[in-house]
Amino acid sequence: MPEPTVPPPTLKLDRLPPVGVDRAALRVVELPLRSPFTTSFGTQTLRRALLVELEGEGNRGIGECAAGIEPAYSYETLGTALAVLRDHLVPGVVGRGPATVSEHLARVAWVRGHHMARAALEMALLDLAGRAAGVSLASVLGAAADRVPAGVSIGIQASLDATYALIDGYLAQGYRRIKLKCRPGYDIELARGVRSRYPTTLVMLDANSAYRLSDAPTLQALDAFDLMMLEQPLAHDDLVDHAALQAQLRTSICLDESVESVTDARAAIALKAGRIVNIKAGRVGGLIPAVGVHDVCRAAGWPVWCGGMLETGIGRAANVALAALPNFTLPGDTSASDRYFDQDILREPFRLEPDGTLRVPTGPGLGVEVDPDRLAATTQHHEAIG
Ligand code: OSB
Ligand code: MG
Repeated sequence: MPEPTVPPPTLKLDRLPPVGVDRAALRVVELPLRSPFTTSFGTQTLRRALLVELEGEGNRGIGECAAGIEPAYSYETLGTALAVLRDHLVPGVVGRGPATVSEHLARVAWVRGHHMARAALEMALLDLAGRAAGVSLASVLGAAADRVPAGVSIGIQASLDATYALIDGYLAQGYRRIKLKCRPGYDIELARGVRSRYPTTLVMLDANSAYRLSDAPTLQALDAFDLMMLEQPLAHDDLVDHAALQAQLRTSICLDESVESVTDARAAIALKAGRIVNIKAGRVGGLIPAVGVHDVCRAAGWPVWCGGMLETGIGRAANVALAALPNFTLPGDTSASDRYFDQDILREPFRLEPDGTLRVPTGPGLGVEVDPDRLAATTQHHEAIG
């Protein structure tokens, strides 16, 4: 039997030169969301984001931490990430001499967990080194596309009519896929109503772990509605039950919270705990491990797509670069800036192109420029480190 062909790894870190980190700071910005975002675990009305700022050899790098305010989606919070970055991660790379991104990260590899904190530092290092070299993050990660198809994630609404009104608006703008947050009691009628009103739209549900395996009969009823997938129905740490559920469903399960590493992705594939992975760099500890998850899924024939954490334009730039990799074959939660905020913190917000895509930045590093006035106006906290 011929060996299955495994595509080559996509990452091209050797394009980045060694760079020293001379100074660092942590910043907290706060941007009101245009509308409240409700999931099975709560309602968010604003995006408070922790930013890591690095300076070295005349260049700057910036990274956004995915962590939220409360430990609901993940155990990490903005507060835990601030503490771990300030006390352990950032001091490991500042003033330690020129090093490649891999060498900088090796110096803090002893820190266990805290993936979102680590990923924020990694993003800032990749931005810094990319700017020093004049190469885009997308090219370093192994991007294969210059535009990525955009979907939109819609929170739980007070009524089906309110949901339809939002869907009508997003489809009119050109979004290519609709993701609806669901929870027990807000699921079957939602799927039935949306499917009958939008017979050909790509529609999926995201439960954020709100169900148990004993809910399988309810979830089987969703099979009638031709959903693209059902995201994270069961507990964040329960691949075994996801496998048991997938065996009883025609609808594909997509894992989000359950995949925190390449190891988790390999376990999910081995167990058949789903068929698709939502990749968020923050959740898996950075863009480099995210490419690793992409690569193992690609070898296994599992498509992936890029998730989101309501990021400002900074984190969005990294998401869009990642989403340009070849196995990101499904539209992601990579929506335009104006889906979240009246005003982003970039000079040029991310816009939805008429064909329902976002453009992948081509400039050095993240390829986006922060607007200094917006940064100052949204800053709640700023501290120098080291
Ligand atoms: O489960 O994908 C999720 C936002 C915050 C926390 C978890 C999730 C989400 C989203 C929003 O679905 C995706 C986006 O950034 O548009
Ligand atoms: Mg999700």
